[in-house]
Amino acid sequence: MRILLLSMPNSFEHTPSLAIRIPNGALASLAGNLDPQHAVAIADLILVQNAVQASVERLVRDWQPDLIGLSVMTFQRGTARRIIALARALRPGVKIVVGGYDPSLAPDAYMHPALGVDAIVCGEGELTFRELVRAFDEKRELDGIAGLCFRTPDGWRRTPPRAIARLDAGEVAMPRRDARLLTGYTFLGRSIDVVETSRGCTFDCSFCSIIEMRGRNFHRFPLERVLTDIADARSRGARAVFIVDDNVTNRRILEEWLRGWQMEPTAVGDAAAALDALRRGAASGRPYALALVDASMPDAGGMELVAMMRQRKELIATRVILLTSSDPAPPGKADFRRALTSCPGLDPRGA
Ligand code: B12
Ligand code: SF4
Repeated sequence: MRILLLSMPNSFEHTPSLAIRIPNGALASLAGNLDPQHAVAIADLILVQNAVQASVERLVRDWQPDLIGLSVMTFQRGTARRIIALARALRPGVKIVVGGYDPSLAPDAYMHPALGVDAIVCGEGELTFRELVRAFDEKRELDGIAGLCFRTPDGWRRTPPRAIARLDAGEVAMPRRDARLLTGYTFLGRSIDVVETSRGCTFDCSFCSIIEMRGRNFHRFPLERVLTDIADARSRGARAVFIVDDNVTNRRILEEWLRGWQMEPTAVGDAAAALDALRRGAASGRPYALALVDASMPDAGGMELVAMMRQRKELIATRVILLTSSDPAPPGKADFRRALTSCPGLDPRGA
């Protein structure tokens, strides 16, 4: 099959396309996970924001796709609808598949018969899309493909959700950046690309779509793969990399700062593990002088952890600094160092 993958041209006012034109990571990943006999092309319409209609017309005319896939965020829904209508008018027999955050979280918005969508991929897309393309190609039924909504003459059907991909087991193959037809990705004038290090998050911020999209979990890509991916991005001209990592970055940054200040940090992922580490420290005669507590941890909140600590005699002396990355003005390195210096017994040298 000939496949054309499109991302939407809209940008928000604080990510103006003049300053930020980052490639859509999903499309290269989907392309890299298709069976090799399919011809796939990617067009990020953010690169042709001032000539969307003419560009879609040209892409459809030149590429002659059998299937067009659109990646859509919630605020791009209206544009997606207009592009679907245009694609249908240009090539009436083409299959239209939508995926990404908006179709996954609000599939009903894509089910009106007049819209002409054939299938909606919900959640992580690589494996579902690969199976869908196979089934279209071999004219097979779609019922057995998990993670899908699809149109039938009798209405829409939904299959069971697909399990989250096992990134460490290599279930998701490398992205295919070579499938991109358009060029000019830049961030403040520097050539940029996207590299994924992990997927998912164990927190639950109310404004964020990650948990709704894939549940509360966290999976890492193998380090070797990340390094190969960065090298691939670099070999194609990227001089800046946008790292997609929803979770552990804050913890790693803190660990790095603290080690740089000759401290001995122990990092844990949730309140239960923290309490355990604190108690073991106290029991071994080396109590922790300071606990840096994230205000919104996956199991209990930071305040709950502090309350639990305060109920234990052996942990009373441990100082606590509560941190949050959702604060409108999070503490910078200097504020953080000041807070540390105010803790008796601590000596943040070299900061
Ligand atoms: C990188 C990124 C950016 C970059 C680049 C975005 C781009 N080029 O598209 C920048 C910094 C520019 C950005 C900006 C914004 N972003 Co942003 N961004 C991300 C981020 C961190 C990673 C996206 C990514 O590459 N993921 C890796 C790929 C492989 O995964 P994926 O996108 O989920 O795609 C998978 C599935 O969704 C599906 N899929 C996706 N598309 C398609 C298409 C088809 C056909 C199929 C079959 C499947 C499919 O399959 C993919 C593979 O599994 C996500 C959070 C996240 N972790 O995903 C937020 C995220 C996508 N961004 C979000 C938002 C809100 C924005 C902004 C609107 C923020 C703002 N207020 O300005 C702007 C708007 C962007 C714009 N065009 O102006 C939200 C979207 C929420 C929603 N409901 O739509 C997210 C989910 C953040 C969040 N935590 O809520 N963003
Ligand atoms: S920590 Fe980040 S990725 Fe995780 S739920 Fe909050 S905003 Fe979303």
